[in-house]
Amino acid sequence: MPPILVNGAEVWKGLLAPEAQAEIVEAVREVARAAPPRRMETPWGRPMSVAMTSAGRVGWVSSKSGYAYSPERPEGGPWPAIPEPVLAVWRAVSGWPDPPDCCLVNWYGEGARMGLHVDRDEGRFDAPVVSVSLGDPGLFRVGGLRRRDPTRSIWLESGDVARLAGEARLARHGIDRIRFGASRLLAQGGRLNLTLRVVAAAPRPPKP
Ligand code: MD3
Ligand code: FE
Repeated sequence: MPPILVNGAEVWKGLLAPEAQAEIVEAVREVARAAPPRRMETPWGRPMSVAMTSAGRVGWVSSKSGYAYSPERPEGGPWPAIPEPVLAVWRAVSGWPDPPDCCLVNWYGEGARMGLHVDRDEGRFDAPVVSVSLGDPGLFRVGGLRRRDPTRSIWLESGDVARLAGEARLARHGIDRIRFGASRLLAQGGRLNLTLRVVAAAPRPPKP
């Protein structure tokens, strides 16, 4: 089936069968055991409503000092590896030759949301971002490159996979709300979203 286009974002509805969804949830539970999701603090000092963790070479972290990709977890030590069934989704839809550097894991509980933003901490924007939705539906909103560009919305449901490439890679987007309790996929309820990202290697420190 061809993807649906939402302001340039490609969405494959129901790409993942229930068995594939369950396999990924099981793998993400192991990631969460090794690196528990936390509600991080924004640079403005407020806790985010979404709980986050990462897998991969680097993880995304937020604190009073800003946003960054870091090879170290805030509590110390490396991030767990990106699970194989998640890498399989990347290979199936990304069209990119290299594996992703980060799998950001977002967990939305009741009332959690994510305001409109642009993902620009990766340091390179030629590679696509691939997103996997699991559990409760979330109302995804995508705008354009400018603040005044019109937005379009689509419900992302369990098993949907999205790819943000080309112009859409730098589009404003967010999650307005979730339908908490609509899915029984996750034991704890809520919505899981995985985003697979290619992140620029840290610049080498200059020679003294
Ligand atoms: C469009 N996550 O983690 S996934 C995020 O459902 C994020 O949790 C949302 O936005 C979520 O940053 C949306 C879809 C997505 C991810 C990355 C994008 C859309 C994007 C990057 C550029 C443009
Ligand atoms: Fe984003």
